[in-house]
Amino acid sequence: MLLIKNIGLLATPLGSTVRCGAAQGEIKEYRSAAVLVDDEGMIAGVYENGELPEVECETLDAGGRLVTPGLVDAHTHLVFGGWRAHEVPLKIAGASYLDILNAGGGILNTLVNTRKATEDELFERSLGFLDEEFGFGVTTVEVKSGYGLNKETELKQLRVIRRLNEEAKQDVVSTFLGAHAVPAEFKGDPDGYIDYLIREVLPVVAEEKLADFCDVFTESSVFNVEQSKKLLLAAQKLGLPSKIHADEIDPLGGSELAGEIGAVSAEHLIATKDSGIAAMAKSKTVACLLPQTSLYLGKPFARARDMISAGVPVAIATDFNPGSCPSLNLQLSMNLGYLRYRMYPGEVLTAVTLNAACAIGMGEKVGSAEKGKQADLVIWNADELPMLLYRMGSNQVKTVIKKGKIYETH
Ligand code: IZC
Ligand code: ZN
Repeated sequence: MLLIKNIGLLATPLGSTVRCGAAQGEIKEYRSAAVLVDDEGMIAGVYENGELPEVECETLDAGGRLVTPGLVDAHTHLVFGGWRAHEVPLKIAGASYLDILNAGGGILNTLVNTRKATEDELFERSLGFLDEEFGFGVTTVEVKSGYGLNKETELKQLRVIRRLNEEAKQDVVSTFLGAHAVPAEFKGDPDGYIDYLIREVLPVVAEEKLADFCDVFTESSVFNVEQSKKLLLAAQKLGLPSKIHADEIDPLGGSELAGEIGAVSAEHLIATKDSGIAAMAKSKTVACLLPQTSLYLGKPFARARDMISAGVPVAIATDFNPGSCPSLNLQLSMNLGYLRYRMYPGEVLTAVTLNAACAIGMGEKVGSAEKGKQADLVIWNADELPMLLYRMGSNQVKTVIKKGKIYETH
């Protein structure tokens, strides 16, 4: 048993399902709180107003600080070879993200380096990224494949992700993103590539239980709505729920498709139209917003306020990848959610805890500080939520606790 005591403020959303509309911002605040953790690393009780359980056990003094659930990063492309630092001067000179991809760079550049790397090299490097992210208070992470774009390398990436789940400090959820771009082998034939994925790759991914979700990049000069739908429905038949990279650059209809096929989440949503917001509200698809990518690409910020008003559950993630967001700092996404999405502190907290957990099928286990959930908690060098969101650029983590295990970080 472990008793975390002297918590000035424990702030958490409640429940195991998405919170949307006004409920997104309604969080529970326990003052002068304590959390009791059992020997399995699960929360056994939450106490407030100075009350303490009568147990003899190890204690951790939170020093009157703010405590929240561990952060959940619901969108990363964390397993890749190489970097893409050379793209930034091209962008400064005026090239767009899609210009670079269409010229054979971007994702296709990362593909070359990911195919080249061995499974062990990818694993070691990714484990390092997860360690760095843990230091920012992130205790659960979703990781996508999508830099192999052939059977061999997609499966290699997915095996690395499964190994990360076993060996990293975090819980790691796996998403198959074989439809991330059209590889040179299928240049000009996206339909042929989608058929190849459905025929040759998806059945193995499902059979070997290498992924929890199937995702697709629905975008101009990548995959259209029809191709995306075909792949996602084939994956659903094999038991893989859907995610969609939708409306990142052009509003092709990805968010509308997310609503139509009941996708668990739709990602980016920078250019989403009213029809996409309405469709997602109806299906309760989580809008997984990636504000650091807007910053990095010089694009507008997603319409988070309109989404919340319409009843769409909103999550916020990093999008860590070598092209459009080389950042593992989810706290910076929280700052941008506050300042640029104009989300209130409670809404932001829900977006990086419970709603993010629900976006990756982890809402029953993590995402809130409640009896029966995993004891995944962060003690912050802040005393109130608005302070946490107001400070920017510094890592405000004091201590990270994962399944009841204490990791002193700062
Ligand atoms: O490597 O460019 N948007 N996929 C879709 C990405 C960004 C990651 C990348
Ligand atoms: Zn992405």
